[in-house]
Parts: sequence; C-alpha cells; structure tokens
Amino acid sequence: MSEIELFHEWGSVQSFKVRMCLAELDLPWTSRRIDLSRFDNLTPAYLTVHPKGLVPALRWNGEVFVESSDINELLVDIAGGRLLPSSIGERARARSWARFEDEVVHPAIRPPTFNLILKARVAKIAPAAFAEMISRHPLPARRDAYLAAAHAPFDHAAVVTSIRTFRDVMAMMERALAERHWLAADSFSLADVAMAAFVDRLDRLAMPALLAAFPRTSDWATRIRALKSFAEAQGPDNARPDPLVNTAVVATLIAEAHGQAPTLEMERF
Ligand SMILES: N[C@@H](CCC(=O)N[C@@H](CS)C(=O)NCC(=O)O)C(=O)O
Repeated sequence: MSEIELFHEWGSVQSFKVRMCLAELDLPWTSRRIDLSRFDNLTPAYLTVHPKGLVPALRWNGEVFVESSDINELLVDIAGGRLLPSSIGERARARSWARFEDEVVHPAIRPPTFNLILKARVAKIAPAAFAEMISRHPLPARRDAYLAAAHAPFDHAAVVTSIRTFRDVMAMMERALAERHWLAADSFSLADVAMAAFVDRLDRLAMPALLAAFPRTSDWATRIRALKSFAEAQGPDNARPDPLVNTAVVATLIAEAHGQAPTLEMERF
C-alpha cells in the first residue's frame, strides 16, 4: 500500500471524520497539519494541493483527493470495504448519512464555531492583515462571509438557529436509532464515523446537554465517545469544551433555542 498523507487541521470537523475513518480502518498515515488559525490553507503551496483552500485533502498514490466523504469512501475501498454494511440498502443509508453530515450538519456547525471560538482568534489579528490574508481565499462566498463577520458583533440569531438545527438532527438520529443499533445498520459504519464528528463538535462547543432530550442518541454518543478511534481522531487538540468557549453564553443560547419550532426541511433526508 502506498503512503497516505493527510492535509488536515486538528480543530476541523471534516478533518476529524477522515482521521476517525483512518483509525477505524487501521490505515497508517502521515500528518500534514494545515494551521487554519494562521490561514496556512491560503498559502500558494497549499492552494496547489487543494485549489479551494480547504481541509481535509488526502494524497495517495501521488494523487490528491478532496471532500471528506469522498476521501472516506476511498479509504474504505483501500481497506477492502470495511465500514460499509453488508446489504445494498444499508450501504445506501450509510452514504445518505454521510451526505447529510456534509450538507446539513457541517453548515450548521459553522456559525457557532465561528462565533464561539474563531472570532476570539481573529480578534487578535490586525484588521488590515486579516483582510489581506482572507482576500486570497479562492471561494468568494467564504471570503465575503469572513470579512463581514470577523469584526462584527456576536451573531446571536445565527447561533440560535444552529442550535435548533442540531436539535432537529438529533430528532432524526433518534428515529434511526429506534430501528437499529447504529445509524445505518446494526453494525458500526461510515454513517457513525460521519456523525461522530458532530458529537465531538457538540462537546467542543459546550453543548452536549442538548443530547439529554434524545435518550437513544445520547446512548449512541456515549458508545461513540468510548471508541479508541474517537480519541485518536481528536489527537492533541482534545480539550472539551474548547477553552475559548464561554459556557455561560452557550447555556443562554440553548435556553433561547429551547421550545422554538423546527428549522429543517427534512423531506430529502
Ligand atoms: N465539503 C468539504 C468542506 C471542507 C471545509 O469546509 N473545511 C473547513 C474546515 S472543517 C475549512 O477548510 N475551512 C477553512 C476555510 O473556510 O477557509 C469537505 O467535507 O471536505
């Protein structure tokens, strides 16, 4: 087997998914850390690896692969199909959960992560230096969002909306876990790897209490946290909650989100 090089950041949710997958599959890999707090993802050298300036990216057999879920599928193939359930329907379900994490969960994670953790880091960078660095971002939507949000006040409403989405996500997990032991099947699969990153982010954001209203999901999260691969995926950046998070503010935001109507249009999922 050729060497696997992973370009990743310890604090990145989508990188966590790939590290957990590597650990579950016992695949050896070389770490290439891309320090997002220094915007190493926007250096000319890294943009030759990932033209969108995002992590993770994985080099295998001399070729670079991007998109965390596609990378995990590649790793499963390298490892001979492990982490995909045996039936066709269950495999489709596992992929559906991975896509759900990409399309719904990860976007919902970004506002609380930005407001509760990253804003404090960005505040330490001089506005002109920040604007210069971020102007190199190849994705105009991200560049503009960073520029607009960096020195703006805490976006209370966006974080509350994310918390409501998290609750809707957990309701959906609860329904799945009423049918089977793990999310896609009775065996642990790629679906659980993808959603494990969600658990880790809840813990990092001081939001694990949200799970309490969902007993099956709570039990699933306890099983997930006990896995060796979960600790390996966290790596050295394993303080939970993140020391930058103001837990009193989070408690207020959770109370505010409590009782509000669902946010998700779930028809597709
Ligand atoms: N859909 C992509 C999303 C990748 C992504 O957005 N990664 C974040 C970290 S979790 C990132 O690189 N952020 C840096 C930026 O937005 O400039 C994937 O799943 O790989």
